[in-house]
Amino acid sequence: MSTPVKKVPIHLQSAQNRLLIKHGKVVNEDDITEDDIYIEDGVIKQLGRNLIIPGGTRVIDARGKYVLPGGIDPHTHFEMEFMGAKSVDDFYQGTKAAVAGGTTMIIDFVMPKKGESILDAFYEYRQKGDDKVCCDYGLHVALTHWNEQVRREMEVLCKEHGVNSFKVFMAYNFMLNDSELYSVFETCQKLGALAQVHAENGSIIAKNVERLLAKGITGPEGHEMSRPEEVEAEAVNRACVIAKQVDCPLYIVHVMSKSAGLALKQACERGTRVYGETLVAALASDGSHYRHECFQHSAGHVLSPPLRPDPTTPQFLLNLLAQDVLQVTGSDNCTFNKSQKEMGKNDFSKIPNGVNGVEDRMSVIWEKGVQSGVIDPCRFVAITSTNAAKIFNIYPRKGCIAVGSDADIVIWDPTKTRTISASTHHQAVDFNIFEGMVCHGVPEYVIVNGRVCVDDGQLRVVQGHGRFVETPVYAPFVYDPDKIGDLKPVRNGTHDDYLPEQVHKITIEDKACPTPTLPDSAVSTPSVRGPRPEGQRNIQDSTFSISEDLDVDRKSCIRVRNPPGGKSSGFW
Ligand code: URQ
Ligand code: ZN
Ligand code: ZN
Repeated sequence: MSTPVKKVPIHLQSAQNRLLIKHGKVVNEDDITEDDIYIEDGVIKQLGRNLIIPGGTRVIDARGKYVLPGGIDPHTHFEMEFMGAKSVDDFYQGTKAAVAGGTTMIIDFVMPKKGESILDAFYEYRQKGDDKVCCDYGLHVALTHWNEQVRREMEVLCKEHGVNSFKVFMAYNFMLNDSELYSVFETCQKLGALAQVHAENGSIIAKNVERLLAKGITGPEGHEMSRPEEVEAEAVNRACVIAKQVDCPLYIVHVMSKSAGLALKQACERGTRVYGETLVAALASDGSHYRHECFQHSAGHVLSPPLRPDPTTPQFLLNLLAQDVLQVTGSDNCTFNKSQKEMGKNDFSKIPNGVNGVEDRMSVIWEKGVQSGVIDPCRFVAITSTNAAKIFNIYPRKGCIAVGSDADIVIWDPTKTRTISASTHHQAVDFNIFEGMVCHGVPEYVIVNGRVCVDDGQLRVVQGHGRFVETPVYAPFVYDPDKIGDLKPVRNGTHDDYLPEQVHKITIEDKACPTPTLPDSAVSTPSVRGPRPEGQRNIQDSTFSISEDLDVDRKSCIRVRNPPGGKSSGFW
């Protein structure tokens, strides 16, 4: 079977091919500037002031708003068959919801059945995704078994199909053993791919499940009891030890507990090349929900690893994100309706695992992170977009606002609020774990490949508008940080100044190990990945004021407040 070829109908591209965004505060991971952005044919062509643009161009006034790179959600499971059910958000509904929330690219997981050809499974996912997606998408491939054929097909996927990351499981009935993990990591290293790990000790969980059910603990509270956080931390540590033997860079998906975060931090200190993702669910919810009397509510929160009973976990994980121990936030959107969750009514181990998040990730993280003063808008951009683009090697095509980058842009109003509810969300699922949460930060305009898909708050997606985005192997951020130097994407000028080869040359921070202190206060602790290149702002040096930032008069610099430990220079 050959790879499906994506055709983008001309009429979908021609209608709104010229756009000027004026007067906004353009936020990249390292800077906030007051530039206008000219977009043509889906690409950012000019960035700066007093741009000369063709007549007839549509102008969007972003005065008083932030202009952000579109969110990249690197962890979704749309229409996935899992635990005897199929997740209800498909590639249409899921990407539509993503766009509604300010996410302009998702990376989903091909989930082959145990024993199935991973190449065939990849083709099936391309077929499911290509005609439905409302925004761009990429694919990781999960390895649910291990043999020579899998090894050969991994190579084909990397060389011919734009896949650069493979997920392995240390839990579930398709978990791999240590020797198999070793072989997978070795293969990834040889191919220049990234190994992703679901870190939980599946053998311990199986025994705990048996013991709890025998004791009559059958409700959703048993889910967390069977998978306590040390069981997650042990697996994080083991995965890091194995990856280090073969010098394979590792990405731990869904870090859900303090212990797991610390295990990752310690592995990094020992010299393991490891990156960490946490979930919006972990930042805004906790394990107390498993004891809720309503089954739909408690089962609706079941995912693995589970939410933690320790109520300080969300703040701790947020601090790890602020300190760069963790780099990425995903949703792990994997939604099942009430009737599907009821498959585990009398046995928590049969509740299909997964929660929502693809639509609300950006707003919830803004509320918990930026609105609460723990991170600034630059770090918000890093953890919701840029770092994922770098790790999965699509930067600076994605993950930044620069000349030559795809026009995936969100105009974000931090003064507006919205209340999250299953009754108003755009997802197919009938439950929302963030129900009732009021979030500052509303995407007023969402531009996907140059097309305005949220227009003054109105959602106008087009099914099939998104494209499959290849993720090339040997991501410099992961594989070659030392040789990358200090080249930056083009942040100013016109498309004529733009050198295509610069797309592949990126700024890399020194990946030194974290400091050994525990993260109590993110804002007062310096970046754990070592010094920033000269001229780049350290976001932990100061807190900031949204109201001051959003002064409608254009300023050449942005005022910051004093940091917790003393006075800052005031401007940068
Ligand atoms: O483990 C995952 O990422 C998927 C397959 C299920 N969702 C979840 O419970 N995290
Ligand atoms: Zn997982
Ligand atoms: Zn997942």
